[in-house]
Amino acid sequence: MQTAELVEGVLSGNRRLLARLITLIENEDPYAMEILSELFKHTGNAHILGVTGPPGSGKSTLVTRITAELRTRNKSVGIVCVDPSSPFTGGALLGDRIRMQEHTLDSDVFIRSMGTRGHLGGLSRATSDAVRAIDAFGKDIVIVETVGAGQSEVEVIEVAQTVIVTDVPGSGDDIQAIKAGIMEIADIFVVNKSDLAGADKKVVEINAMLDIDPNMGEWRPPVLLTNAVKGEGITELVDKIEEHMAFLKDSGLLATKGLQRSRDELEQLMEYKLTRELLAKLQGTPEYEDAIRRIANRDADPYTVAERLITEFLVRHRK
Ligand SMILES: Nc1nc2c(ncn2[C@@H]2O[C@H](COP(=O)(O)OP(=O)(O)OP(=O)(O)O)[C@@H](O)[C@H]2O)c(=O)[nH]1
Ligand SMILES: [Mg+2]
Repeated sequence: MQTAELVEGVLSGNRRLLARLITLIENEDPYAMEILSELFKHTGNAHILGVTGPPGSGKSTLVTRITAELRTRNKSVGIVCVDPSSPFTGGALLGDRIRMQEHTLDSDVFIRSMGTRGHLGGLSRATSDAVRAIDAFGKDIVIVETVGAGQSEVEVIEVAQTVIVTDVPGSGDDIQAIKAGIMEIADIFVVNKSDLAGADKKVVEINAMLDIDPNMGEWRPPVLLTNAVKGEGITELVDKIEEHMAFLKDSGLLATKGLQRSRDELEQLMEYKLTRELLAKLQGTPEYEDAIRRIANRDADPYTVAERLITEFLVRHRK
């Protein structure tokens, strides 16, 4: 397929071609980059929403409800479910497909799951590219759901402009369930399963923690109660999501964050490309293999060798 055909297809709302592009992205196909570079000027319009939290806290149920509410507000929605523990890719994960099936027939909702293929850095890269593809496709809101367990998931969710962190009542008397790293990235807290005992207590605990947060900025994350199964608290949640976006725009934070993200992305891409080219030139050459043996034998040290190889590479490429 020609690049132009895929680019045009995605821009004109062809779901099959969008799905194909995301598969190319997942497979780290160099062709994907060519298409994304064409699509780039058509991106930056979607509001990107991240939903993260402990396993089973009701994220997918909540995303389904948020989507329904957004649809009543005439917003089109894209959903990316990222499961770092699953090697399964392509289409929706079975559980998510069932939970979100009410939306699968709605042409204004696009759902896609992504699992780990290769390394975790690759997953956050792939997620952000998939989100970008859906943005170019024209969805107003792109929701990224990922389980909140560690640093790798924090990286995945960094693509989002508004981050919802979910928790449930009774997940420990202290705040252990929400990991420190996850706390810091929350723009909105949701205590889901408000039908279970201890929901109010959980809200009080999170608020108490926010009271003593030394890094609190202009936006104090609200702590909301929801029952995702019954759909309670969803209108208020979507109101807060919209309020947060307005805050980002009005405060100038959206622009500042955009600049920082562009810097990070450019530097990551350069690092990736440079490393790949450098290694492609070196790996397998007798000098390189010899240098590695010498390091292993303590005849050379890796600091000096790395410095020398990089300098030689740069000098060779100086025009
Ligand atoms: N009682 C109660 N159960 C809920 C609520 N929301 C979700 N659940 C149930 O909790 C279970 C897990 O819901 P999911 O939406 O799959 O949770 P998740 O966080 O997406 O799970 P993972 O993606 O596997 O981490 C399901 O059985 C839901 O029906 C709620 O508000 N109250
Ligand atoms: Mg889920």
